Amino acid sequence: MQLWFSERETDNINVKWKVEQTLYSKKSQYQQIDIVEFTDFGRALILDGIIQTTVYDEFIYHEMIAHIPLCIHPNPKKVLVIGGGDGGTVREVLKHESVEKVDLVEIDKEVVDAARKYLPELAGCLEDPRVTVQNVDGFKFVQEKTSYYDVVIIDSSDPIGPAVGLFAKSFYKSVHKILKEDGLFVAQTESPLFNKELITDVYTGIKEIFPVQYLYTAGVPTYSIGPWTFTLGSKRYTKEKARTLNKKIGLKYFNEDVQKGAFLLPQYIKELL
Ligand code: SPD
Repeated sequence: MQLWFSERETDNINVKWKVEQTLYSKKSQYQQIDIVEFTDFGRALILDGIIQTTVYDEFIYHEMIAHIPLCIHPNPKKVLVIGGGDGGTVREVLKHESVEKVDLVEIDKEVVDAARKYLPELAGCLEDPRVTVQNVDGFKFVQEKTSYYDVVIIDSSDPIGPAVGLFAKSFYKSVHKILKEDGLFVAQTESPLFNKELITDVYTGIKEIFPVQYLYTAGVPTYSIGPWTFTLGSKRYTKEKARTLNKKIGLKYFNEDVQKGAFLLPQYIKELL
């Protein structure tokens, strides 16, 4: 018997993936969590029917959400990751020698536990002594500290369910407050083809809060059809003085060309900003 997983992109587009086996399936307090093995893309984390990551192409997304902001900051020491319970983003953050402390704030403990067991390539890094995992609401977490982190990375799921608040302007104001006076942050901000209004709203909001703002893209085959966007807000540092990374730290996607090219936007995306 053949098993197929179908992911809804829009009311009129579904994408189908052939499944070898289901490894884990549980309804947590927040969402339905599934870990399956796809025939071509290997193990995948699926939340409420939406694929979050696959072991085959996760490196593209996780390298891009982590290294672009961490290279713009000249000396990132304290980093906060909100969401990202699979651990992929934290794994990339830890590749930066300057980083002394990473707080992972993932609301759903069951996601972290499942990733530790079934996605060790991503979540194995959570045992690193520099990492602290807290299963609390990211929206509330950022309201409780001031001027503390050098870099904040918002590795959320789509703007439905538990992640809705992580796309609100009031949330970005709290992120501004929790960053040091020269801090910066990045958020995953969805598809420029299917989430136009969201990208415009987020970018406009960030522009009102942070003096420096950028949108950059990467093509992540697992996410939707076409490019994926990331929006960055910075209190001081600009991309022109970004550091480059030592090639020996195990990168598969990020390099100096990608670092520069990611900010080059096609016209239809520029018009959203
Ligand atoms: N459409 C799904 C987008 C998910 C983005 N975040 C995934 C988290 C991976 N660490």
